[in-house]
Amino acid sequence: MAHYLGLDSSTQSLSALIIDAESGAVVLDESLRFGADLPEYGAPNGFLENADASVKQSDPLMWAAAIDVLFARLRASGYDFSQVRGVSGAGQQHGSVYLNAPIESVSFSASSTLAEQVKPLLSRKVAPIWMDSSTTEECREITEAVLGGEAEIVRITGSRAIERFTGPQIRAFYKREPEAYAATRQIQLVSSFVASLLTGKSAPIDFGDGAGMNLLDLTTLAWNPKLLLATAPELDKKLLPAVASSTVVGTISSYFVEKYGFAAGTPVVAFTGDNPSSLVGMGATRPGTAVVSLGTSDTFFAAMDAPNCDPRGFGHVFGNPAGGFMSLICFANGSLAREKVAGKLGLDWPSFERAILESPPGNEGRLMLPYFVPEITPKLLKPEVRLFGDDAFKSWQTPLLARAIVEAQVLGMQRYSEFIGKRPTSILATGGASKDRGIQQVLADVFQAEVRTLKVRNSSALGGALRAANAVGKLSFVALSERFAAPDSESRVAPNPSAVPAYAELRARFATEVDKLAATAT
Ligand code: XUL
Repeated sequence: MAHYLGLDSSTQSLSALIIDAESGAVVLDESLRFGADLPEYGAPNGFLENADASVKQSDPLMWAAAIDVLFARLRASGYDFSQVRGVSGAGQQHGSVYLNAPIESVSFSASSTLAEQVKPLLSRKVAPIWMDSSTTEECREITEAVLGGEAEIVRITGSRAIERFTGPQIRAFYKREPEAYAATRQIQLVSSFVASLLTGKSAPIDFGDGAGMNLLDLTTLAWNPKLLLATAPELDKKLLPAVASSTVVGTISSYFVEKYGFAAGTPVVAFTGDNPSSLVGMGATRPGTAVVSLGTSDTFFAAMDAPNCDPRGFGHVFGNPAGGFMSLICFANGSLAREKVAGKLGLDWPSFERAILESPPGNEGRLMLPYFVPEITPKLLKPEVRLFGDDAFKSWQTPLLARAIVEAQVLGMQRYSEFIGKRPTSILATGGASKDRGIQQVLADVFQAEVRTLKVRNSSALGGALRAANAVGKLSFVALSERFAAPDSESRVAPNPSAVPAYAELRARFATEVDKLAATAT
């Protein structure tokens, strides 16, 4: 029996998933919700109240407290942590934790809590998280400070300077609280902070999550001196060198051995970002398989051999924990926009699905630009919905609008993921709307790729457990994917080749209209 533990410290919850790598069983899959289980931290949705809606911060002590609460719960339910052979995991990307001394300066005692003991180390009480959009000025400053500007930052880091990315967030901290910044000895990401707590020593940031900082050079896989300088003074001294995701960064600290019964010496593998971890948990670590996650916002991600950058500057390049790179493209108008259309038409989800399945691919040329909220890809600061077609369509009187929104979303995914270079032959759909057969068919037809769904619920925590099994147990990702990320056997949707001409036409029209809109709207 070889158990591996994967953790996922996400925006709203901490999850723990344990696998038995040999039998292929998920032994345990438990989550704790920060809002409901740790109400004393005042973060019902995982972040703290702030009068400025663009500021989104969390309390790092809440993340530490969550580890104690969840582990205590698992132990009380009878789980014997001494069976765990290796630990790894993930954190919400981009969020940062500021420490006035390395973690190893505390000798953690099992008679107190992690949160109490780590508290004196925080040089900043709060941690900015990925939902923060308050750093537009800092993005501009960083871009202006680098010779070659935006194109050069994209070339080096795989993304233009982005508000939620860690570099612009560090710069904002340095400008707003210079003394606290100067007192900071070490900056951690959420992922490396959790790994540091587990090992009781400073854990390095891995390439997967490090690429979401606007600081990592994708060619050398080291912090880029020009960007460090453009971001904040002395930043090079506050970051440990980044490491490969498969690095064993330490062993579980005596705190966890004494308190929860882990075996002394249990290896801890570098933690990574939740998206790179999901790539592993979904079994999509090799180019050719893309993951489409249909949530509040939709994301499209896929493995890449080379760090191909998006010339348009919307997509990102992160490290693939299995080696190589991955792309990630985020669309703000996901479920939110589908809900708006269903609501306007008075359709429940089964009728929404039927409306798509009963209408022809390409919608006979009808087209929607579906930006009900400001969009990330393409960048649109103001919402804008445009309809092109007959009068019934334009006056919101036909269920064909259900097909129109989904086709526009999928055409957007295809257009803005072209830079990845390899056309996906297979798409794994996940998230709330992924069971909709209509959406699955549009995905299959537009991409001319097979679409499948997986049984996996918690792909990021599962990715952590699989990475631990790979790095410690030397099991290959191929074998692990076969065991843990097998597609649901009934879920295969094949592309319809006769849809190709209709989509060739609609794709061209979408490109013309979306470019016109983007040119006027930003
Ligand atoms: C990715 C991003 C989010 C967070 C969510 O760039 O910002 O997906 O990782 O946890």
